[in-house]
Amino acid sequence: MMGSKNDVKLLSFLLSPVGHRVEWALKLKGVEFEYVEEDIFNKSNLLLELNPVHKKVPVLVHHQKPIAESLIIVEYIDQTWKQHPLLPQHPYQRALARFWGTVADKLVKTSYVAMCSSGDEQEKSVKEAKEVMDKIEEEIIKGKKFFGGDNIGYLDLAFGWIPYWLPIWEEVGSMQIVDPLKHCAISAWNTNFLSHPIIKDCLPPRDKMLVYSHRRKNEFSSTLRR
Ligand SMILES: N[C@@H](CCC(=O)N[C@@H](CS)C(=O)NCC(=O)O)C(=O)O
Ligand SMILES: *[C@@H]1O[C@H](CO)[C@@H](O)[C@H](O)[C@H]1NC(C)=O
Repeated sequence: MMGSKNDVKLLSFLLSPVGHRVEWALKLKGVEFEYVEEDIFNKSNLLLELNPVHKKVPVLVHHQKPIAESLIIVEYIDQTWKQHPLLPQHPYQRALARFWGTVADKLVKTSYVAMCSSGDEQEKSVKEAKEVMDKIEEEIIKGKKFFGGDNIGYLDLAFGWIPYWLPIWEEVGSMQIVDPLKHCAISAWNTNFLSHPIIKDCLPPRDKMLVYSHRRKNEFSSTLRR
């Protein structure tokens, strides 16, 4: 047995919103793990070996076997450690949660592109992201404390970048995607999510996120100018 008692290792990046999905899941379950910080600008051979297809974090290694893609990892964690269930039990509810999980993954990309871009491209991404936010507000969070109901679940982790990362992206991109007046249920959930004891103790420092987001935006616009 190497590392922690459960032989669980997580390769991630401090500022990654999708990496945090996995960290939150492990912490909610109370699973001990070894955390390995990856330099995404100078990837380790270990990462390239463990995730040769995408070469991205997060990667979970359980008993020497790697798993990539944050939401797939969260699902694996949920099936491996039964305490604090994250996905619903009923097949239809599970399918719905997975469906909205794919929406969360698409929306995180659209919002990130909106921060990085400007002009027409930014306008298009902001519009697209807002429309999806309207659907989330109306269809899945209204009247609930968490996406999972009374307890934090899979979709709370999937959308977990909205309360903390998105406001920074909105600031750096000088744009607005969540409108507190229109997206009341999402805004209330933002507060519920960030007040949860496990979540609030597992967030990256805001100052580092600001610096990093500005850097990504600058790199993005210089790529476009080339
Ligand atoms: N869909 C993937 C996204 C993973 C991802 O984009 N990871 C970023 C960090 S936030 C990364 O490793 N970037 C390095 C790169 O793109 O080269 C997941 O949910 O795990
Ligand atoms: C990249 O990482 C390797 C080790 O994985 C290290 O030896 C090297 O100095 C790093 N390069 C930079 C530019 O940080």
